[in-house]
Amino acid sequence: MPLELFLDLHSQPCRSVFMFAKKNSIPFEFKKIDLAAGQQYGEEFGKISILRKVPVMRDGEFILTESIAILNYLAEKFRTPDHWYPADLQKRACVNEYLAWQHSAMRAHGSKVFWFRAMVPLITGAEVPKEKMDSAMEDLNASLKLFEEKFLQDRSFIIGDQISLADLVALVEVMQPVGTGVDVFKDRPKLTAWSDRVKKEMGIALFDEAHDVIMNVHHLPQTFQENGMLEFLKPRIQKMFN
Ligand SMILES: N[C@@H](CCC(=O)N[C@@H](CS)C(=O)NCC(=O)O)C(=O)O
Repeated sequence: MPLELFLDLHSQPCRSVFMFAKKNSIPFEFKKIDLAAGQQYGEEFGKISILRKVPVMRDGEFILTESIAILNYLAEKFRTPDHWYPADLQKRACVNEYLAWQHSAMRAHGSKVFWFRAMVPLITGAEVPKEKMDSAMEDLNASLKLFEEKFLQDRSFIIGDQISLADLVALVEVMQPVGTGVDVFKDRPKLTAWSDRVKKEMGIALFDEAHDVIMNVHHLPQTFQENGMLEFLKPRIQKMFN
């Protein structure tokens, strides 16, 4: 049985797993879980993961959640080129350092801006209050600044001259607010040049394939409406504001 990846490419961690597998010619079956249709809450998906989040990997009887764990598993199992997740102790530690930091910084802040700009108005019918939006943008800008100053510095990629899992995970998160029209690259030549390098390494066609849906989020309202997801998501939005 081929390895299965349960994915929705609206999701940043799904995009990193998808691109990593494709780039490294890892054979897999793409199992689409449509988040906007609420398929993560269905009975079938519940049997695979009670976390009810994507990505999920199934390799035979073995089920793994959490994108970082999945990326590490794929890198080890398929012995992908060393630069992705280097054997060198300190280089690997630097990849891990970024992967640990990003959850509560780049990912949290980019996702919040995405929700505030694309999802909240759709679900509540109202724009996010300006001070909340400004505060979310401030957090995102602070993360982008730290990314450039601490994690990138004057290197081509996070750990030096070659791309690693850290760069891939970073760029998919950076792209989430971009999908809502925020130009995070404006006045950030270092970030822009790094992003171009990562895209080139991944292959522009693969990068565009993975990002097609997030660059066209305007299709989401209809999917949410058709699947009765708008009412369902309202309490979640309330929580976000409390
Ligand atoms: N830490 C997890 C995050 C997974 C996650 O939050 N997935 C989101 C999409 S980006 C999801 O499935 N959300 C569905 C939901 O919360 O209903 C990872 O890196 O895999």
